[in-house]
Amino acid sequence: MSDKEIIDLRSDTVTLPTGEMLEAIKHAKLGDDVYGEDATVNKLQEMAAEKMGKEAALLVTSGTQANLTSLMSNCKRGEQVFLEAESHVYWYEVGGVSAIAGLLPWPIKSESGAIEPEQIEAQLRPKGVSFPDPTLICVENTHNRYGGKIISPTHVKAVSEVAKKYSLKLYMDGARIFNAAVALNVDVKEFTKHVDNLMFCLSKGLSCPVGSLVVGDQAYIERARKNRKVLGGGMRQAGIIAAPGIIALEKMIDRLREDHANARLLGEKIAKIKGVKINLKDVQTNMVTFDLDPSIDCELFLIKLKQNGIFALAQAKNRVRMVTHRGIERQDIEKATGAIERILSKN
Ligand code: TLP
Repeated sequence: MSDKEIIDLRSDTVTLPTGEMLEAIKHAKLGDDVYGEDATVNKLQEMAAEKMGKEAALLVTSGTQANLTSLMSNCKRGEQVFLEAESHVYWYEVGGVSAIAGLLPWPIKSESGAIEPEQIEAQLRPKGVSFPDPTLICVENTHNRYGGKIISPTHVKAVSEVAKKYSLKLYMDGARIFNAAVALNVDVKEFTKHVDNLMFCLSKGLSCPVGSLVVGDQAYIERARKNRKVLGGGMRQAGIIAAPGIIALEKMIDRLREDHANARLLGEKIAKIKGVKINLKDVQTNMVTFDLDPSIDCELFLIKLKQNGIFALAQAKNRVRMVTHRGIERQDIEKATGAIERILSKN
């Protein structure tokens, strides 16, 4: 099967750079970024800070490095961090929060990916010699394991009020925050104005090959720069990464609407297939997750899908995740749902 025939719905991380991005890489003005001398990196960082309504930004290699750098820059070792129990930091980042940042993650289970402010208040303990100091609350937006769910600006604001009340900082893993903003048709600052700092990814729906940005106030970004260095993330002519990032911020954000429309179409078509359970209310951005009937072997289902040229991921024992992105068109959705229907009808 040729690459062209494969419909890869595993993640929006599989997107390849556009021709314009590759051209921009070729012509990027470069310098040594560890000395702060890469003009292209500096430009991207200024643009990112401006877009997010914060003072400064820092280009890092990946979303995972962005989260780890951010945790280290917000907290001191031994402190306590509140996060949602299925958050990416807690679930998928190899325990870096404790293994490297030296923090005590305090996971809180939620109904929809959004921890309720009262839940945090209920978990806060009085200051005491036996307790670590709580420092930080993390929110994830959109929430990966909750199928790309949006944590609304109103909710983020409510969490920020608890954070302020108890002198905690609020951080957002905004890997896909532009998906949330585009889906609600609001400026991304509607989310970011409530958090102290955040990260977002270039290498997901925005189609860049590499890179994420850590964003916050000046002093915070200076700490983040040192923490990035200690993690081995001090890059040199990183303008080759920043150049496509500039195009992403200028041209790729509104395009996410297409991915959302395709995800909706995918969800609606899947909802009509026997053997599948899906809640269409949960399809809010570019992810579609659905549960297979317990009689269906999920692993085998994914293998059969793959034989039909459709790649998807298992997110839990019987839960499948599909993500739309640049390169996935309406006809791919038709093909994918056709294959799902054929496979399940033979089950
Ligand atoms: N998520 C990946 C996988 O790790 C699951 C994906 O395909 O969705 N925060 C969030 C909310 C993420 O979804 C991801 C990536 C990251 C951080 C980490 O980004 P990378 O993969 O660049 O380290």
